[in-house]
Amino acid sequence: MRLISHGDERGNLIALESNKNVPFEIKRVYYIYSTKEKVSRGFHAHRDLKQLLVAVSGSVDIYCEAVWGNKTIHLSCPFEALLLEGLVWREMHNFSKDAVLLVLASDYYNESDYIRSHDQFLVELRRFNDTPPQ
Ligand code: T46
Repeated sequence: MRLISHGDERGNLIALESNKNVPFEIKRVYYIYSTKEKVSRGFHAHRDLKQLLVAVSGSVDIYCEAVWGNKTIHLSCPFEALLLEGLVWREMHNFSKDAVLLVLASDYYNESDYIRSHDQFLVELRRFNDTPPQ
């Protein structure tokens, strides 16, 4: 989804607000940076967590797998966000050297919300229905 940027002669500013342009209450913010060359991250799904991902610097490919199939989204602009909700297997690949991936999350960190086995993900996916990421 495209975020509205407030730009003027000084540059740009994007505001992210709970239940406004972010479709959930934001309880946690984290960012991934200085990812080493050729390193991929993720390889899990979440049971309940909703997240909004923005490459505020650089670029990264997000591979998503869900009931609707699979898709790779290239994030490379601070005004493009990827909403991940529902049961979505995600992998992050091809981080650029300068990539900073900002993530807004709907809940606190909770390891029991993670599905880290792809086989278990496929089992849970069979019981699940969802829409593609925007
Ligand atoms: C996701 C993708 C996009 C914390 O202590 N608190 C946190 O909020 C998070 C996210 C992680 N951690 C600890 C847990 C691990 O010891 O930080 C370490 C790295 O976490 P993880 O290996 O899960 O990181 P990624 O990059 O594989 O996945 C992360 C998120 O965990 C995940 O929710 O969707 O980014």
